[in-house]
Amino acid sequence: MSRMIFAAFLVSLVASSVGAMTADVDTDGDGFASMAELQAIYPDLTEEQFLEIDTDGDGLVNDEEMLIAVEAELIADPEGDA
Ligand SMILES: [Ca+2]
Ligand SMILES: [Ca+2]
Repeated sequence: MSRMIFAAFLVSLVASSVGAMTADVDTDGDGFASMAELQAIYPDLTEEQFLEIDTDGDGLVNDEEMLIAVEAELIADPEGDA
């Protein structure tokens, strides 16, 4: 029983940390990071880099794309390590 609770806790922990990826960037709260929202955090971000991050090409960066971009070190973790 406690093992089940721990597993559920781990799942929610992972889900919330993934969900937080665009949360710091997503100022209009639509759940996606737009080019303008990303540039507010990363002023040096070029359109080319944005297109690299936006792997499905819908013009918006979702949590998964954001996570992949951070892990691939295309962009820094928006939460920072400082
Ligand atoms: Ca947004
Ligand atoms: Ca996308």
